[in-house]
Amino acid sequence: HNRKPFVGGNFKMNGSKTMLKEIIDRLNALKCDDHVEVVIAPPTLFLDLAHRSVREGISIAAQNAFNCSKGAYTGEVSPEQLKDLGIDWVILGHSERREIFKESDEFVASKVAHALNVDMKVIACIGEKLEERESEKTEEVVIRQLKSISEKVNNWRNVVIAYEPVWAIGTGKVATPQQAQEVHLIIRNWLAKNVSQQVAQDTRIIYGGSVNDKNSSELAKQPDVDGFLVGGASLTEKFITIISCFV
Ligand code: G2H
Repeated sequence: HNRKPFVGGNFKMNGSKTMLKEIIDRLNALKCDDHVEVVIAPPTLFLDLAHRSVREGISIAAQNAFNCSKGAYTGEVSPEQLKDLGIDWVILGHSERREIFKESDEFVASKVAHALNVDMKVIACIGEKLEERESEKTEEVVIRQLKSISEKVNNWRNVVIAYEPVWAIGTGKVATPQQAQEVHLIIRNWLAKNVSQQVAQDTRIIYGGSVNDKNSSELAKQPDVDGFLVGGASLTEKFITIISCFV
């Protein structure tokens, strides 16, 4: 396969202008573009500053976007507005959006549809909760979320799938490389069977959930782990070590 590794930094609701500058200075100094695609997702209010501060080769993602272009939706931001700012990517369906903000599979899918329709690229997140894993529903849940998203995808080149087991997010409890590989393969096989062999081979499936500088290199060695969506560690210099797994 010729999937280019992909590492995303999801800052969540963290950081300040000063912190953003420190993170971007480190990334701007890193030579990695031939080996890995790097995308950072700062909070909405820093998107423009981030976009203007990164060197060519590093992209910016929003952490969320709404499912229509404009209107009376207080507090929301549209994919069209992000595009207007020059933002290329958006994270959709993150488990924190699904859980805290009660985003359903259908709502996530409608946001994926809208973002792709205006030519944004999407990091689509899926993943099971602890009780779902413990009751052996991992595959069922992950495939349900994937299917709902995939029905809206017109161009798979613009999609990266992030597998983020909810029990591993921000908990310090990382999935073992084997656990990650197992689910990534399930996802890829589903794509092969239900979309196409080509899409299965070309689509990046990245892992997220307590990735750090200690566990990243073993995870990166798994054949179906094409990169990471990094939360907490993306705010620190550890992010550089994680990216360097692919360099
Ligand atoms: C999972 C991940 C980034 P963290 O949400 O999306 O966060 O690495 O802090 O677990």
